[in-house]
This record gives sequence, C-alpha cells and structure tokens, in this order.
Amino acid sequence: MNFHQRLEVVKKQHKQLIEKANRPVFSSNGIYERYENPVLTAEHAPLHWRYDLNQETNPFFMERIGINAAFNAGAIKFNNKYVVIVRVEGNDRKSFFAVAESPNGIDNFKFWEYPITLPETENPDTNVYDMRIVAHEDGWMYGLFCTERRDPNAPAGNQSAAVAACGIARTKDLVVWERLPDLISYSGQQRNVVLHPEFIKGKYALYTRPQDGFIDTGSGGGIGFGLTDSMDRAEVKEEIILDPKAYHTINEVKNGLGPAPIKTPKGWLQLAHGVRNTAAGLRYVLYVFMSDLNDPSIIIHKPAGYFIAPVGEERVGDVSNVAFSNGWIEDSDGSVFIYYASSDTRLHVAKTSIEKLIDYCVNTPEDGLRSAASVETINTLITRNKNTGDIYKSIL
Ligand code: M1P
Repeated sequence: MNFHQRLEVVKKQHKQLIEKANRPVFSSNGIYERYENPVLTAEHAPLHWRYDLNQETNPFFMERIGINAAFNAGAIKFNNKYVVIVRVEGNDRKSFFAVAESPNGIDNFKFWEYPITLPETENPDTNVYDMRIVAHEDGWMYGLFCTERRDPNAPAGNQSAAVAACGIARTKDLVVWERLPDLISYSGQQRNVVLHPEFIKGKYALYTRPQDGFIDTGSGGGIGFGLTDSMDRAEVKEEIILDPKAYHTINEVKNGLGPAPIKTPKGWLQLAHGVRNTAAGLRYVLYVFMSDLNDPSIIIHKPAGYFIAPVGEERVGDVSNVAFSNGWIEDSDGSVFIYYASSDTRLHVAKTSIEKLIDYCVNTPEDGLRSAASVETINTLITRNKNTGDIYKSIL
C-alpha cells in the first residue's frame, strides 16, 4: 500500500472506532450497568498526534509516536459535554493528560486537538498521572494528580526508586492551566489526593493517602483527611485516617479515594479503590461508601466488599486485575456516569443513579470481618425473604 492508501484505511478505521455506538449490558446486580465497549483506548488517540501527515517526510505513512494506553480519567460536565481528563501513556512510558469529550457520556468520545500542556514546577515532574478534576466552590476547577520523580537518594544502580507527591493545577477552561506548588504534608509520600468540592470550616479539605514508599504504603494507614488554608501553597499539617486498611478485606494492602465526592441529601457519596494481595499479585477493586454531610471525614455507611471488580477482558492488561477510578459525573437527571479503567490499559463507563447509590450504601450489609458474620448476614436475609411467600417459593 502506498502513502494515500494507508492514510485512507487508517482514517476509516479510526473514524469507525470513535463513532461506534455503545450499548448497556444487562446487570443482574441492578446497581449499575456496564457498557459493551471501552469508551477510550490507545487507538482513540488522534491520528495527528501519531502520524507525520507529510508524504515527503513520511513516505510509508508510518506511525511516528506510539500511544500505549488511555486509562484513569478525571471527569466533569463542562459546557454541556461529558468531559474526561485522561491519563494517556505513550510507548515511551510517559503519561500526560488529554481532554476527551462526548455528547452523551457513553460513546463518541473525541480527544481535543492538543493534549494538556501542564506547566512544571522548579522541580520538573518525570511522570504525571491520575488527575482528579474538581469544580470547587471558590470558582476554580482544580486538577490534583500524582507527580512522580526519581528518588534523589537512590543509588545510581537503582533506576526505579521514585517519590510520589500531589501536584496541583487550576483552570477555568481546561485549556490554560496554572500550576501551583505541590502539596506539602508530613506523612511521607502522597498519591490519590482529592480536593473536597466545598470549604470545611472555612478551609480547603483534602483526602490524602500517605505512604512510606512509592508502591508500598507501609505505615500509611489508609485514606486520610486534612485541611489547608490555601491552595496557592497547600499544606496539610495534620491528617486523620478516615478509612483505614483492614485485615482480610478488599483493602488490606492499600486504598485510595477515587473522584471527589458527590453531595446528596443523605450524605457524601464516595468512590474509592481497595487493594489486596494474591498469589498472582495485587488485585484492585472499587468500593463505595457514604460520609457525613457536615463532616465528610466521618463514614456513615460502608457496604461490605467491592462495588466494581475487573471482569472478562477487563482483567487483562499492562497491570492485570486492576479496576481503578478517578472520575464520575452526576447528571442533572440524577444519573451517575462512573468512568473506570481496567488493568491500566483502557477506560470504561458504568451508569447508575444517585438514588441507586444511596440505596446501595444504606441497605447493603457492612463487612462483619469474619466468615461466621458473613453467614449470619446471609441467614438474616433468608429469614426475611421467607416472609415474601410465593416470591420466595418461585425462586427455590
Ligand atoms: O497499577 C494500579 C494503580 O497503581 C497506583 O495506584 P495506588 O497508588 O493506589 O497503588 C497508581 O499508579 C494507579 O495509576 C494505577 O492504576
């Protein structure tokens, strides 16, 4: 094939992929519906980011810049569009942020012309990822993300030791970003830091995830919470742990908050990831809980176990057995679009509603933390179900 033939094939395939309709998949759990196709993959990346379109300098119409993955995305409704701020990872292993928008939140996601040009601090980031975008009541949209740099104390022979910190930037239009200094905290490294959308006691409130090392949270005991006077020089002097790691649960190894919480009349809906260890490596799942309207650092409902775990093809990717989310959108009709990534490779959507999420939080039994307690919970449900008479008999 010559330059023009290849160009036409690549263009056609790309257009078909972007315009492919996405359909909901029936869910027996009734809590949310997954969709047939991922909403974004590496192949969705614009052709003009990847190919030199000039026949003279690219006679074979070869890809010059490869994209490896499109996953963990912040999400926001902006100018009436469903917008995700995606972690795009190149073949060179560097992640960067890019905005993609959809007219309906479930398909036809298209990247904006350019990726985000994120200003650096005096200490340049080696890698940036997992932005949580929050429309704060102060009028700015803040993007909090992980900034990763090589550990300055690592010996020359160790080229993987890194330091994770919370990078902060703000914007009014998602195009021009003002970089602010990284979060200062006193509990080791930080990843999965999220800004609460409202002031608490007149201060900015941050969900944190202190960790001793880059991967291992060590004594970093779970999802933390702290206040800062300003975002221009964010500093959390004191952190409390609102959701600790717990033995033999889905978050025995570590956990971290996902997107910023959604306010409801019953409390703040929170989405997080929990990590457990297995003989096959770490397993990341998503869980939901609700915290107190006046003090979001207090959990008032916590359903047992996971809300979304990777299934089918979601289970395989660059980092297999991972479900991760840092973005959801509450729509004006009460629908909720949950953008979750699978196995650090691609981005999916699941749809539910505020009403269903509240029901899920309030009525799902909590974790009794012992096998016997789990059986007791099931037995209680069976006993209650017996009162339904014919319905009970019909399902036996
Ligand atoms: O590889 C799984 C995830 O690992 C990290 O999350 P955490 O800090 O909770 O371990 C992040 O690198 C995340 O991007 C990634 O999806």
